[in-house]
Amino acid sequence: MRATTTALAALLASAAALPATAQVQERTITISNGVAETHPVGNGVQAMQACFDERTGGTWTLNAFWSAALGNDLDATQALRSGTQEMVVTSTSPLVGIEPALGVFDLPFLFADDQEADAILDGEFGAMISEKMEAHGLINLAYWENGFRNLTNSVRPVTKLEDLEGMRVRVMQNDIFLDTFSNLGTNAMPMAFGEVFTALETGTIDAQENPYVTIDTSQFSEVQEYLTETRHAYTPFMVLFSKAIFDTYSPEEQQILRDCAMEGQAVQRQASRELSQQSLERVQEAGMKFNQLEPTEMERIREAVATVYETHADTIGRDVVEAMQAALDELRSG
Ligand code: TF8
Repeated sequence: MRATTTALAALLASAAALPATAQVQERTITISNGVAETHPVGNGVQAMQACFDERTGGTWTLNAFWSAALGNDLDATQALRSGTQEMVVTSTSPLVGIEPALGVFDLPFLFADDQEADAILDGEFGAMISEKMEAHGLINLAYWENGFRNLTNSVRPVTKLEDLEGMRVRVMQNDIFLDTFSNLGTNAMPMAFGEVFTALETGTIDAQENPYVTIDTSQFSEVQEYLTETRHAYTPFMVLFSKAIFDTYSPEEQQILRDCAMEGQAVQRQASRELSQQSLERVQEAGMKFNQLEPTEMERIREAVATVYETHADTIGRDVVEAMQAALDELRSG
């Protein structure tokens, strides 16, 4: 009896000292993203690698690809579904064709601030959306931050709603964004992110909208003159893993993936929030002219896009829109 206990203790001790056991194998995990490595997603990926190092005794390697080198958000996500790529950090917006409920995050002026976004995404509502992804062959390990989106253009400073008239604005491949920007009087053109810089440079489009960190790290200041703070949408990132591959991992390995994506989340969100202000300063140093809108103009913009909620409720799912609104009401009353 005693001998058995000792043998067991020895076995457990050696298992703890050597993380690469039968439960944790050596792994190379491909992860792709559409932005540059200098974007806060880079900080998140580094943090995730550090977590893997610690938890697997250095036997897991993240093989990261940047600037859409493995295709845009949607292509990479399809590669996950077919089991040919492990991971992607993607915006939810181009994935509404896969899961229409994701459209709820595209509704204009949904979240008021970072705290609301975090509470909804990391709470019950976010978990409900993550669950829906599994039917599509995708495991959402965590929500990271893309951020509040702002408008850049090369035509004129935008100080009132009318300034947007006829502007050719690139939007994500997403009908809610398309309608939002059509309602604002612009000529909205859906396009994958990887094509935006060139389209701005050649003048195929006049404008685009993204968070400050993306405007900065994608060098849009070289091809855009005006920047207007609109904060018209907060579109999250999902850290997706191929379900086909996930299912071949041991329970221990699956837990490492989930835990490390969450460790990455803390670092990524913090970097995003710290760099946001720096990015705004940097693009102004690079020559962009920045302005904020008068509250009355902001109100006119909000009113112009308000109908989008009703127009898209059936496509998103009324239950989903209502669940979001209930969760927000609860947050705001507490
Ligand atoms: C967009 C998105 C993108 C991100 C990036 C490719 O405008 O905000 O910047 O999804 O990861 O398409």
